[in-house]
Amino acid sequence: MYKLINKDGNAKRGEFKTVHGTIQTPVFMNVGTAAAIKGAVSTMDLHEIKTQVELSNTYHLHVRPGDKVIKQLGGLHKFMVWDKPILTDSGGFQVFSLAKLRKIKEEGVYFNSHIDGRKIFMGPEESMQIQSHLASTIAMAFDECPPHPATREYMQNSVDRTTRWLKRCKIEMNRLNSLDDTINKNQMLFGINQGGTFEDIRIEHAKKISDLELDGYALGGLAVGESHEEMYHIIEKTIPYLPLEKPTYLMGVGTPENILEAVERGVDFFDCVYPARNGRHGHAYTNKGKMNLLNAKYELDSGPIEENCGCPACKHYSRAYIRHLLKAKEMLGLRLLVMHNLYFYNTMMEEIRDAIEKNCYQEYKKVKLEGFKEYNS
Ligand code: PRF
Ligand code: ZN
Repeated sequence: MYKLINKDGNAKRGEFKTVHGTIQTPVFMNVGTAAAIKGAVSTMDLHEIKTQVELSNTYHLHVRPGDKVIKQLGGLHKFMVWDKPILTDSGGFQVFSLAKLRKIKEEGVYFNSHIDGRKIFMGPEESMQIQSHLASTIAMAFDECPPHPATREYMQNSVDRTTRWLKRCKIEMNRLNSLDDTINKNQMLFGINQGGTFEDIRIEHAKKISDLELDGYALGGLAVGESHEEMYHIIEKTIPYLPLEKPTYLMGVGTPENILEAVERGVDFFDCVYPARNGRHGHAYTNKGKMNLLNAKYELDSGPIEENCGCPACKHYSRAYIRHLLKAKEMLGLRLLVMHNLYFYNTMMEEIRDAIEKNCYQEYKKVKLEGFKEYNS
């Protein structure tokens, strides 16, 4: 159940109650695609870096180790030792971005596994069954994320099919939640809005899916190659047609700047691989912008990545030491950077929530963006 605590302009400060605890929004979900945060970050570490929600992928876990294996082991929470909320993406997006030789049909998608080339079929029912076996807190509907650019005709056909798939997802989820041996009988379902950069298709679709009374609504098919301005425009035009009393989720976004802009337009949930991926490449996010720890100027720098940062890396270690670890290809260097970056994102979300509550979001955003310019320009 979502409770709107405050609205500052269109920015929403909410609380989302789940069987695995309450999520304070806006929130950044920390990505652990194959039930692990990349960069050797454990679920024990997640508690230390203020993670509220972990995100895993239906497709990856279905291929390896197999959702039935995870079900036999008591579900994903027990498997990865994480008792807070987990959101699972439906597999739709991953099938489209990873799998080879896929064929989209009305019943679902036929494709070859990116691990061993094995033939797999996934449709709305299969995706819901896998997510039910995983027993995540929130399941995502099975959708098609159309490529950018796409023709208007392709987009309309794709969105219409995604709507039909969504209805099938809802029926299947209700059925699964009523079975005796289902681990999480309260599993929630989020619908996904599509339509690319076609404003009218987006709005029409948003209206249709709003009628289905789902637990939350995502904006999919963004950050797939369109400009930031186009993305902000679509968010701004679409969100007013989604229910205010439900959470909204912008899938796969994004940079700190993208998040600040999207929160202003009413987004509650985010997820992105950037903090972990950039950490693995030696980049650290700070309030002064992004820094590259491999840079020679940090060789003798005995200060932390960021002054006053409470993360495990900054509490104990210097820029010089972390730089050395990266240079020496020691795994600890990547691990510390990924933890710092996730802590940076999670802390920014905390500040965002605080600013919305105090009705000073505009001012907060302006100061934050100004700060990023020091290193980024
Ligand atoms: N659909 C799903 N997952 C996603 C996306 C989508 O469109 C995106 C698009 N940025 C990221 N992850 N199911
Ligand atoms: Zn830090």
